[in-house]
Amino acid sequence: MPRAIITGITGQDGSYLAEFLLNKGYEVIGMVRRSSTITFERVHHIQDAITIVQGDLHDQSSLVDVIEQYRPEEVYNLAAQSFVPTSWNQPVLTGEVTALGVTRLLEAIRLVNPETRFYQASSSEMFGKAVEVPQRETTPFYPRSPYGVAKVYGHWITVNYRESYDLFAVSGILFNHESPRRGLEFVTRKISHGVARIKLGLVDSLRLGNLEARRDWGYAGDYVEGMWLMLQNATPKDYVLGTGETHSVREFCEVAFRHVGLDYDKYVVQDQRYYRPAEVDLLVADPSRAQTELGWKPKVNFQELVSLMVESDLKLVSQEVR
Ligand code: NAP
Ligand code: G4F
Repeated sequence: MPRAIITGITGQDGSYLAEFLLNKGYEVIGMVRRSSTITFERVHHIQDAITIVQGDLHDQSSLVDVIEQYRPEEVYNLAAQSFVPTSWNQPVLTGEVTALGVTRLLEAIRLVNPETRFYQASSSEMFGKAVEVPQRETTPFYPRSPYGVAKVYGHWITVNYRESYDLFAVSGILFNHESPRRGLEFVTRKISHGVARIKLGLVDSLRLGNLEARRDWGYAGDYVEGMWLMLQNATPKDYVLGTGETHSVREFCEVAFRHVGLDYDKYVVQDQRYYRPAEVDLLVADPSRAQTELGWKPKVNFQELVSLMVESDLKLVSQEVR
């Protein structure tokens, strides 16, 4: 039975990846940081099938211990301070976790077992003020937030450890992927949850920032398969994963409100508080390398994604008010 460690297992992607690997017959070890409250909501349903171990990307020795104790074949580094606006308020913490945390984990692997295959969760935020459209593996980076800058560091240190120490270390440059398990502060979930609350009569408006920003939005469940495929490759190589389609935040609102028979224009209020000091205006992937070489293709399209998120939040919010 192959063994995998997932950092960030309590996050959106960690939970889908854990399910995916369990279905493939893996033993799954989830690394979690200590907190005063339990944050296992997203993995509650599989908690008996996985092993939870404590570790923190701030703490080198905890990472060495985890790798030493479990000696996994594969490590998926999904842990990060992943919310872009927070990275302006907490730039140093973001750098410590999202950038240097990657080096700490790579060091643990290099020192304990360099045969371990390593996946780094890189991001389309690295393209930032994009210098070409669509963005592919060779597109130069131009990050626009401390988060984007930290991810560029994480990306290059992964490439560097591959080239310096011959590690099987790869970076997946993933475009935005969403689901009913997305954190409530990210725009898609904020919209689907807001639509549900408006439809059920709990509130009468939804306050958002820039409606013109465009993203390449896919379904998180599809993307974790791509992570796994990258670690099964014959040679270590980085890949872009995305749908190849781009939509604005405004379009997301239109489709989400229309799904429940409402006109978004009557409810969405633009609020300066949600604008960013520097915006990423347009992201759209060219996922052709992943399609050709890994056989990876997203299955859920934009309309289906919006519908499944709104339906899920309608159910959730109705249960909460009952
Ligand atoms: P998420 O829901 O925010 O999950 C982040 C995870 O990191 C959580 O499990 C969190 O634990 C953990 N974490 C944070 N700080 C930590 C630390 N110091 N030590 C150990 N664990 C820590 O993020 P996601 O959407 O699943 O994304 C997964 C990864 O992919 C992230 O690296 C993100 O930056 C990257 N990414 C995401 C997307 C996307 O569209 N979702 C696109 C490209 C790249 P707690 O539960 O304790 O907070
Ligand atoms: O949903 P978002 O916060 O995601 P963002 O910034 O694109 O980052 C996400 O995707 C990245 C991949 O490209 C990941 F690496 C990262 O970890 C994270 O998962 O914002 C999307 C867009 C932005 O342009 C933002 O300005 O939506 C715009 N937006 C408009 N109103 C809003 C809001 N974003 C948020 N969070 N809240 C708003 O009210």
